[in-house]
Amino acid sequence: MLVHKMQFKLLWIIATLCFLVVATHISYMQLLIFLLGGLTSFLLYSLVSHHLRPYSLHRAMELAIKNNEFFPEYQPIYDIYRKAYSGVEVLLRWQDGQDKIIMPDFFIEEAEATGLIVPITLQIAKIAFEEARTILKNNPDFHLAFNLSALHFKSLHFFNQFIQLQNESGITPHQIIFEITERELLNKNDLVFSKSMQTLREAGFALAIDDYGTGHASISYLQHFPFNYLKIDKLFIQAIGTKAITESLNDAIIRMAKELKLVIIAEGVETQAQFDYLLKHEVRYLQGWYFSKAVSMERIHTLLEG
Ligand code: G
Ligand code: G
Ligand code: MN
Repeated sequence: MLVHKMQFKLLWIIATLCFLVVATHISYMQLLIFLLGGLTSFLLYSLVSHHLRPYSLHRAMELAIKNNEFFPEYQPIYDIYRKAYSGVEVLLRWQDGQDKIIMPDFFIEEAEATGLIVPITLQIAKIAFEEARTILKNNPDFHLAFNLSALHFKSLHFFNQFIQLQNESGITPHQIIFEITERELLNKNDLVFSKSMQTLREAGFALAIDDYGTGHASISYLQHFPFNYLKIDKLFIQAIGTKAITESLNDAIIRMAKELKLVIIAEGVETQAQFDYLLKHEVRYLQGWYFSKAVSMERIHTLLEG
């Protein structure tokens, strides 16, 4: 149907051009020059607009770093064994101007493409360490989870600076989980990743494979890297009770994770039915709007007290 439409359009354009040549007495050569001119302007415009757009977002993010506009929000994680919150995931937000808050979907890709995600992560980690210091001091088992990309592992200074900030805050490595998304599979053959991950584990940090099920990590991949946790993507959790094919995959993912001795965190838990299913399948850690969306540290304090 679409092809038919396009063919029709093309025919119509050719017919119009022929009519133009006949009606206005311009030569085919003049027409060709005219068309080439048009094409060149179009290409130039595309090129310039393509390069300008990311540049301005890039520049805006550089300014935002300078003005300390990035800040963390925290989404609690519930432990079904202890029947209490066991930690929070640190989620990046951008306060642009007075009260407009920009969500990471809008800028994370560009932040990763330009490398700015590294200083941004350090900025929000510093704030998170300050804000969570009391909770972490009073609850040695409480954790903070940070999202990392492959880029953080390639940066020369990231982990040094991160660990320095963490030491200054008196927070122990055992209270920190690094989440690495499955979609950004780290190269198994790249020794830098394997070694860094091993070093982090030896230092006491925990590692989670994030958004599990949206990428294509094989079992051998999961065995190769020293992950402690597997976070099942919300796509699967939200299929619970829907009879969709994705629903049945939950059983398989849970069984596989347990087989590999990975502790499971389910994300995107929204309903009682999902909660009941995960309880029945002994998925220990749950995260989602059923408990709370991402909120300020002040709200986390209230949640912990309540
Ligand atoms: O809450 P939510 O809209 O925050 O997050 C949207 C996406 O952005 C998710 O895929 C999440 O993993 C990612 N994200 C949130 N915070 C961070 C961060 O600090 N660093 C990185 N690399 N990704 C993040
Ligand atoms: O990719 P990552 O898992 O790091 O990001 C978490 C993302 O999931 C954030 O965008 C966050 O706002 C979103 N999120 C967290 N809990 C829920 C939930 O219960 N339902 C839905 N739809 N999204 C959620
Ligand atoms: Mn995450």
